[in-house]
Amino acid sequence: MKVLILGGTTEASALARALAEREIPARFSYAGRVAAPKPQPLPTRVGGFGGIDGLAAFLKAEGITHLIDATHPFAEQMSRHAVAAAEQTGTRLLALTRPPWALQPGDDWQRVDSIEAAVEALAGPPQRVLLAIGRMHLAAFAARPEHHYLLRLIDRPDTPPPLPHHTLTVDRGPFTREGDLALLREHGVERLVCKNAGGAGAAAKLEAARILALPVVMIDRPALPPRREAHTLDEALQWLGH
Ligand code: 3Y8
Ligand code: NAP
Repeated sequence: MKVLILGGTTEASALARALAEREIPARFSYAGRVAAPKPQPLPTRVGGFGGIDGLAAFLKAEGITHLIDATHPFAEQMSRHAVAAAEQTGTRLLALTRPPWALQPGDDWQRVDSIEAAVEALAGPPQRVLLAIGRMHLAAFAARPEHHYLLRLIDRPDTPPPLPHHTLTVDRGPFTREGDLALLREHGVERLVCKNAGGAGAAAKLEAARILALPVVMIDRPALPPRREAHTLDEALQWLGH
């Protein structure tokens, strides 16, 4: 058995620890999105594979028998490539993912189905908005320059985002309720925009928004092709026969 974990989430890191402890032969893979990704207890590769064929070639060359897609629910292209490459090479595939967040009493969500729809949802008088969606999709919000955006990024960007009124906070999760409450209060945030990532690592801002009774524009996750899914580490270990 030789496992490849497509990582980048809290669950992927927990799985990597579990495989390393059990001395199951495994490799870990990052896309290379951030300057210094968290070190993993497994041999780690960083960077794209070069599309479906690149991933298929990697699976064959490395003799991978089990592919676990533990990427983020919004990493749609990687997940589609994993399904296609596993099919092409006859590699067993499991997606280790987390259920979407569900509305709780006291939540004030406006659900949208895309980043563009989230931009549309911000129509109206200027507000102070926390954009907790990372770096890759910030440019879309230049269509609504009237708001003051609080941006939470992992790395300080080389060039400032194309948003005339913004404050940058550089921080990497997992986040805490106290930390996010303080952040929202300190910056007088009136509204949040976030992705329905699920999991615990990014949920703190929702708890803080609930306490402060702030509205949230919640971006639903993209549809993914059918594949075998697990929501817990134990399910993944059972699937591996451990
Ligand atoms: C490079 C690798 C671990 C994994 C930790 C999780 C939790 C903290 C919360 C907010 C939301 C956001 C963002 C976020 C969280 C965890 C998890 C998660 C959201 C790292 C990491 C990599 C990335 C990539 C990065 C994206 C960005 C998204 C920031 C490591 C820290 C907003 C997603 O600057 C960039 O280019 C950032 C790009 C993709 C989304 C975007 O569009 O900008 N994640 N995040 C992975 C790679 O190279 O393969 O260093 O740990 C991982 C984590 N980020 O092991 O503990 O499990 O989700 N990541 C979102 O949820 O909306 C922050 O600010 O409240
Ligand atoms: P994406 O749009 O689905 O993937 C784009 C391309 O990036 C893929 O086709 C692949 O390139 C490469 N890639 C993505 N994940 C990879 C991985 N783990 N290992 C090797 N190559 C990878 O992906 P994304 O949304 O940019 O996410 C990139 C990474 O950040 C993933 O590890 C994901 O788990 C993590 N992350 C993403 C989000 C988010 O909001 N999207 C949030 C938290 C963490 P090739 O086609 O060249 O193989």
